[in-house]
Amino acid sequence: MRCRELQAYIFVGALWALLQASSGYSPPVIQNSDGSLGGQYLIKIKAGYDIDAVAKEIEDLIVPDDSKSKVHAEIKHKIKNVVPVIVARLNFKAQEKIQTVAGIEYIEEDGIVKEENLASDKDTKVPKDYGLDRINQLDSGLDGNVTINGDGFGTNIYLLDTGIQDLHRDFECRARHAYDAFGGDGFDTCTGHGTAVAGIIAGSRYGVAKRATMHSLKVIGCEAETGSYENHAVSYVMLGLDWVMRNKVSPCVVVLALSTGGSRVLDEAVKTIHDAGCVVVAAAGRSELAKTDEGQPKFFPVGLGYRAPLPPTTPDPNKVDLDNYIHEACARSPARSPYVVTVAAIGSTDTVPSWSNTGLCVDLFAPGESIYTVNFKNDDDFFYASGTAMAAAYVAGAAAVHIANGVTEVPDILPPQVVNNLVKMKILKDTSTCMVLNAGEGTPNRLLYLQPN
Ligand SMILES: [Ca+2]
Repeated sequence: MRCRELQAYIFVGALWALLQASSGYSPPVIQNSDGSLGGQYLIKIKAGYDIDAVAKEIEDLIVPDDSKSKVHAEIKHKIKNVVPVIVARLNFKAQEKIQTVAGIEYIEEDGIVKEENLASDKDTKVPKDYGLDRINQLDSGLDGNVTINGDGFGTNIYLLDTGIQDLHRDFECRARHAYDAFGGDGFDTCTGHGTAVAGIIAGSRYGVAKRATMHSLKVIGCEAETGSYENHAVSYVMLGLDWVMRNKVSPCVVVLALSTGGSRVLDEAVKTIHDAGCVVVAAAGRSELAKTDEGQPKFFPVGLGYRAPLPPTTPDPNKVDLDNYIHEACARSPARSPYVVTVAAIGSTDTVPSWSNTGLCVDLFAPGESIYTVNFKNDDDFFYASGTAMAAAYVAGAAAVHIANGVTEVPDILPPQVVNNLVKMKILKDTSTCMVLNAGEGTPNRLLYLQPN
């Protein structure tokens, strides 16, 4: 009998332990296929919890006088408006311990963010303004007309990038430094990526929306200065998007000519911006993921994020056969979000370059290869740039043109996200179809079109 009682106790005890374990929520740790800033995390706070209280609980885990605990946690930022997120440095012990803190929905590695290309060769076969020439006609074959019916006047464009060389003459004082995530003066000092993108969106010479206002948010730093990607992180983009939520002036277009390897927190942030009434335009990204022999991507899903087992590599088109890479926009954030307009690139012959991502997550194509645009190095200099960033820039300019032309002038009764969907619908409805020669399986074959003057 005693033995039976003991067995019963053991059984009840085991059951209790099991119940305890199953009722405790353990927030998943989400990884990024582009790799991450080692030891830095974005901690998403559950709805209904106070971010300051959760941050305090995390800080309380550290016992200053107890070196044996070996728990190191340092809170870097509290992001409150776009998505409630704590940016923190955590060692492994701290990561284990915060599993017990209530109010954490998930923990995401602070992933690496990349500009979507820049360096480019000159295309001698076509005129410098071939991009504008192509988008104002439905058929292929350039006709020399580069006019656009509309100029984006009164529209606010928020560009989260490497900064803008605002003093360049081409911007006619319509580009302003709004925010610098690194605490600097917001200048584009390193690659000129942001300036090149801005020149296509709203430059007076080769730009689409020639009278729109641009607000520059510097969220990507200079890799060459640090020798690492530490200033290329999702957390800086999140800080920029948080600034947009607090300061945006409608009507607004938000441009993310950058991408990272699958970020749940970034996807949630662009949805918030979309729901608040800004049109969000994103680059489809370039191929980053190597294929297995079976043709499958060499990454596997973890939670809702992705993880690459190998260190991320950017294929050099001169050395690598790009057919061995996955060209999948759905593996990139924010490109994979349904709340953004995702843009892939074509070259001057309506052909998709080997580096451009395609796939179901692409909304449309726009010119993106060998685009002549503003050079940050000089006040009146231009140069060639390539990338899905450049393609996204044309579409961002188009969004501003449609807004200024009155697409969103509808009764006030409609909620902001519905009004801004009208812009996306207009962009997609007006495209020329079946013009892209190698759009790729499953990719909508739509090419940006704006009416000429
Ligand atoms: Ca034309």
